[in-house]
Amino acid sequence: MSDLIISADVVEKNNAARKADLERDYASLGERLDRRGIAIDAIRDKVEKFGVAIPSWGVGTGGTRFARFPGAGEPRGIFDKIEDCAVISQLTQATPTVSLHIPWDKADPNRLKQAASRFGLGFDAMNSNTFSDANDQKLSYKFGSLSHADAGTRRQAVEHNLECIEIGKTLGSKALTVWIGDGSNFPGQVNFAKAFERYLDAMREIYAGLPADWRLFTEHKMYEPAFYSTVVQDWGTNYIIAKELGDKAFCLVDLGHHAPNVNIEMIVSRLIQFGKLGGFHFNDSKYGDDDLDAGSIDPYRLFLVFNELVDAELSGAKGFDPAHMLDQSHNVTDPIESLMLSAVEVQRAYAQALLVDRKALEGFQEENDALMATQTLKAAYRTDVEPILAMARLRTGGAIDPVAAYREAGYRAKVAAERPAVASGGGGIV
Ligand SMILES: [Mn+2]
Repeated sequence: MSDLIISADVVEKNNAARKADLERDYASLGERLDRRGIAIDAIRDKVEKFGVAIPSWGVGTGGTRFARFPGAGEPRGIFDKIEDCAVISQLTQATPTVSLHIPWDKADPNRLKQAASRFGLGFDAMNSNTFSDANDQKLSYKFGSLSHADAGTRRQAVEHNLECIEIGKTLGSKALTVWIGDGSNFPGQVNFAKAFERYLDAMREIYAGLPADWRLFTEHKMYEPAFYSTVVQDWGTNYIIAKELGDKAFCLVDLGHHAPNVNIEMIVSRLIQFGKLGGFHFNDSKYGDDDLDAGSIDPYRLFLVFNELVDAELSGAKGFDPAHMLDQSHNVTDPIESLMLSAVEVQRAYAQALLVDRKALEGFQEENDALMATQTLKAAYRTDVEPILAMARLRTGGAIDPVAAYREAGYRAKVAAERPAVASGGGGIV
């Protein structure tokens, strides 16, 4: 039995006040879904098994390019972060793993493992960092890392990634995510082909250090911190990388790393079709890599992404096993509340996508009935699946209303008294 940070009494009391309403709502939705030939319990079972990883950096308060306002009771280090992640997991029962970022979360791996397993948490993909300079670092990444013109700097960046794999092996992680800030701010600053060749050579060394049962995820990003070009700019480049490296290399899609209005769900479909979808960094954005809460700006897009994922799941697409991770940064909300709601939003999109009448959709597509095809998706998206999500949480020991239970437990005030405010720290913008 895992340790609980939020008192079981608080959760039970909170659930007791909502349980009768939930049961009525669940029965009513079940009846309506039954008319559509859908068994509500089967959807709920799938939701119960669906998990999304919490990024360790997400439980801290992020900043903007202008300022960072520390939040109350922010984690002082990785062990506080693990406790915050445990709260999210306890109340949502949707986030069984934590994704670490090295060197921000560097600590004795055995202690890390112990701290997480106390709360029943596991570790998802390891994240390396060669986009900022660590305190004890010899060579700077100011002008790049894995694609740097200097061989010594590239070597240092490769070594860092190999170290992340080593730490991850002890933790039980099975993947390394590599995102680099390499690029240029001005035309002519770098030679595109040479920089990409240097990057590929460096990545081949990292790939060679990967254990047999690990996967390597590379993350593309159109701009930022480099403003004119980035080395891993788009999904096409990312696909080339995964193809060049080999069978254990896959593309990671961060929803905020594309130009506005790019058809991300189609990118997802392409990567699935060619066996190279590694996973996601879920978040939402209005203009750029805003790292807002998942589903907070365009929940329909999140649904359309999940429509592709469920299509692949149901059709048994070869090698389909995407890693689900959140990647967001908060500066006006309590990060724990935001992460809980994001996890729920991701589950919501999954549940809605499971409701799509795929046989009908296929028929409409074959008949070129555009209107009915799109209405088939809308019918699933318009369904309020909240009773399914809440019932899944209730049955697995979570809270029917995670934010209400969290606020009632007074966790933030409690940790604010224990943890002094910090003015700076890891941003969490990747
Ligand atoms: Mn990301």
